[in-house]
Amino acid sequence: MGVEAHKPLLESIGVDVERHAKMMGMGLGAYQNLFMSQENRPKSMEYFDWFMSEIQGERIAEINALRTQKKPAVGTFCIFVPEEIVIGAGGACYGLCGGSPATIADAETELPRNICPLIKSAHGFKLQRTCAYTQSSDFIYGETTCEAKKKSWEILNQHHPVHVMNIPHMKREKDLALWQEEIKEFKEHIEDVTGEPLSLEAMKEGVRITNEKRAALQRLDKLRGMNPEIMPISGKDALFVVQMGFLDDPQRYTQKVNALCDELEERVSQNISVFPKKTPRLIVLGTPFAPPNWKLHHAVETTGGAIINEESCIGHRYFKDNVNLDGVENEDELFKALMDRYSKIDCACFTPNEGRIEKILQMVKERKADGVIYYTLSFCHTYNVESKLVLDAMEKAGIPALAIESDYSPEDAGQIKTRVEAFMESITFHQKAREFKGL
Ligand code: BJ8
Repeated sequence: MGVEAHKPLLESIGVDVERHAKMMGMGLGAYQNLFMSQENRPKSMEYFDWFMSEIQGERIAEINALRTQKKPAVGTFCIFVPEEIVIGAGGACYGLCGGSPATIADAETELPRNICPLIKSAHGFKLQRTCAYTQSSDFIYGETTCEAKKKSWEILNQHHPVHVMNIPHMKREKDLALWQEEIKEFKEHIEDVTGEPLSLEAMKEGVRITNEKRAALQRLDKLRGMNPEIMPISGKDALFVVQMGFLDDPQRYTQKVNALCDELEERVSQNISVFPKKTPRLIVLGTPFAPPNWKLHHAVETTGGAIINEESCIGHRYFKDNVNLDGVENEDELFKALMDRYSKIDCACFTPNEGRIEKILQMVKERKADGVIYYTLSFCHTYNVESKLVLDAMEKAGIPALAIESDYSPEDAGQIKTRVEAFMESITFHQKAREFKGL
């Protein structure tokens, strides 16, 4: 149907339809160029191609149909938001637009230039009214993870309701107790939207639905990256599938990801790989890739490499842990189970951020990766500073690593490609040296 068919709805929620149509045209054009041109794609990607064509159409209609039933619609910019509670209330919890350079100039009329592009892009989408997800949300759930986000909520709140969750920056017992309280408060905020109490059983159902979604993504992650001989899907397609998990209806999405995994299993059994043997296999570490930020994946996979995992919030950090419902019999136990799961997230906003480096070393080993790329969005101080510790650990372990800092502008695409090319050459040299030594 496309966006055109939903024009009256988009107008009714305050979208600047003309500007939005231009932006969607650019986004769909980029998707066609970068994704549809790949060879030997799994057939099950057809669903995700369709979803892209309806990303600001059919899905927006679904979310607004929920709202007419007084179900909550919550927009987020962080994986700390306990989406299980919104889903348990029958609503939709989704990531908001924040990956495009096209809104940044508008954002810079209100925000400083030298903050990360994700925050500026998201803010600009609201000022332009070109993200139908933002326009559909009852409120945006912000968090106190980094300085720039924390302060920008106060300005965004002048344009759209923002509810801020106080995420501690340490994980001591007293910090975790505060965290659990914040989850409880979030539930109460959802009840304010619906005007109804939210039962324990409904929240547990929200957890089960979300656990199944994460389990499907864990399955995709293994199929994509665990077999060094056969890579049945490109990193670019796998990234896109994960990105859409932040927007789609969770149950339908889980079913589609599992159908894709069935096909990938079949491909593995038939030795169908989208990359030739000995293609350098890389893990990307660092900040999230909000769509349409596909620049790095495109550069790597058109330069003879393959990305087999994103150690990122739009990636492994999002789906690696499930919520354990064993023995949960009352609300407090449920909030604790949620806090236990969410506090395992190893975002660089924590100090110390124990466990992240060991996890990365383990991921490289398990997946037999040939190297890592540490990717930081410009002006993201937490990930940028933490890169020193991660890169030192990679050097010590003899893992080839490349650090890239970038924003959303297309201007550095050529420079990134050149650096990736040189990195790939050094990895090939490294591979040959290992073969020579019989390792
Ligand atoms: S849990 S990584 S999604 S905070 S890139 S806005 S940190 S300056 S996105 Fe993040 Fe949650 Fe952490 Fe993940 Fe700030 Fe850095 Fe920008 Fe960032």
